[in-house]
Parts: sequence; C-alpha cells; structure tokens
Amino acid sequence: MAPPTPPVTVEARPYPYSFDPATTALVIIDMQRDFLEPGGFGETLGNDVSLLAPTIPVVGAVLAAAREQGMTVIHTREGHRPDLTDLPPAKKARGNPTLAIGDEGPRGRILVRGEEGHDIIDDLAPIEGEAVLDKPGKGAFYATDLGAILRNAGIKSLLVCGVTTEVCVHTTVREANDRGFECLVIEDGCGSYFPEFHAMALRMISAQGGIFGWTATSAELLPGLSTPGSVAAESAPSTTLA
Ligand code: TIU
Repeated sequence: MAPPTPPVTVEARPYPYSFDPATTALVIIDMQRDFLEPGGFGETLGNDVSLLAPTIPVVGAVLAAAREQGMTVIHTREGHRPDLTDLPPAKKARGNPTLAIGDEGPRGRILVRGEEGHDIIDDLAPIEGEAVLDKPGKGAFYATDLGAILRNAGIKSLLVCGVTTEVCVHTTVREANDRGFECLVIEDGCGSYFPEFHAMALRMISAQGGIFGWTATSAELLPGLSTPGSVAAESAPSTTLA
C-alpha cells in the first residue's frame, strides 16, 4: 500500500491553504474554443477573447503538475444539446449577441455539444481518465453529476481555474462551497473579458475571512504541488483546515 500523502500548504489569501492531493481535484472551467478563440460565443457577445489568452499556459502548468501527482482532474464545458431542449429561452435571447446559442458560426453551432467551438482548446485537451463534464449552466454542479463524481472519488478540496472568473468560475466555487468543498481559486489561471471584474471577483472569494474560498497564484501553488509535504514558509497551521 502506498504511504499516505502528507498535506500541502501554500501561501494563499486570506491565509494559507492546506490540502491533500489524494483528496483534491483540479477543476478546469470551460477552457473552450467558444470562449477563448475568435468566432465563438464569447466574441459574439462583444468580448475581446485575447484577454483570456494569458490563462492558457498557467492552466497548462497546473494541469501538468496535477497529472504528475495523479490527482483527479475534471474539465467542464458549457453547452447545450443539439436540439436545444435544455436551453432556457431567456439564455438564448440574452446579451443581444450577433450569433445566438445554436446558430451556425465559423467554428460550428455556437455553444452546442459536439461542435468544434464547444470543445476544449488543443493546448489543454483532456487525456484518458480525466472527466469531461458537460453543463448547461454557469455552475458546474447545476444539472450535472459533478457532486456524485467528487463524492465517489473521496474528494474534499478543489483547485479551480478557467474562464470566466466572475461568471462560471464564481458560480461553480459558490456551489462547491455550499456543498462543503474547500476551494482554492488559482488567480492567474482564471481570466475575464473585464479585468476589473476579475480582480474584484478574486477579492470577493477571499474577503470576510475566506467567505467562500481561498485564492493563490500559480507561483504560490506550483512549488507545493511538485513537492508534496512542503509547507509554505509563513504558513499558520492553526488557521488552516484539514
Ligand atoms: N460570458 C462569460 O463571461 N462567461 C460565460 O458565459 N460562461 C463562462 O464563464 N464559462
């Protein structure tokens, strides 16, 4: 039997975050062509998708470290059934997009499962053994089996990254927190079309003593992930949660 993995403690806001890689999942939110590349849903809503590009190498580095540790990895994709029966009419109408969800765009039908634009970008393609979770909403727990997948794998903590910070990342972290998961949001592994929303969304998570989670940069997280058992220099174990 493998020896138990010691906890990792990383510098984080509002205070150091401790987790055991064996009971922690990396959850990568919606790193899809539809949000990150031209011609997709994000652009049809009037956004500059290049603002999200800096997240790609960061998520790639965290993903590589998580794979190295043998951690549970979950990739989510926002999108709808081809017949759009799971698409609320209000969601289709909202945003006054140049192309609505389900319309034919340059990368296939916008935000529809099975289309090129709906899939995860090549740089972060899932590998065998990693769950790809299709979700119709902004939160990854709504109308999905994510809760069951995490419970069945004995997961207690989540490392969360992806796009966009104040929409799908926030909604998912709020849902996870209410379900008892301890969430660390990777600051530079998240991105928004609105840099000011990104900054405030991160502050909202760690404010009020970590009202629904912690945040840390990839530079703070990655050394701990590559050497499990390491403890950040200024950690305060009495304030961390198991
Ligand atoms: N538009 C926007 O900022 N986000 C979304 O619609 N979905 C996600 O955040 N994935």
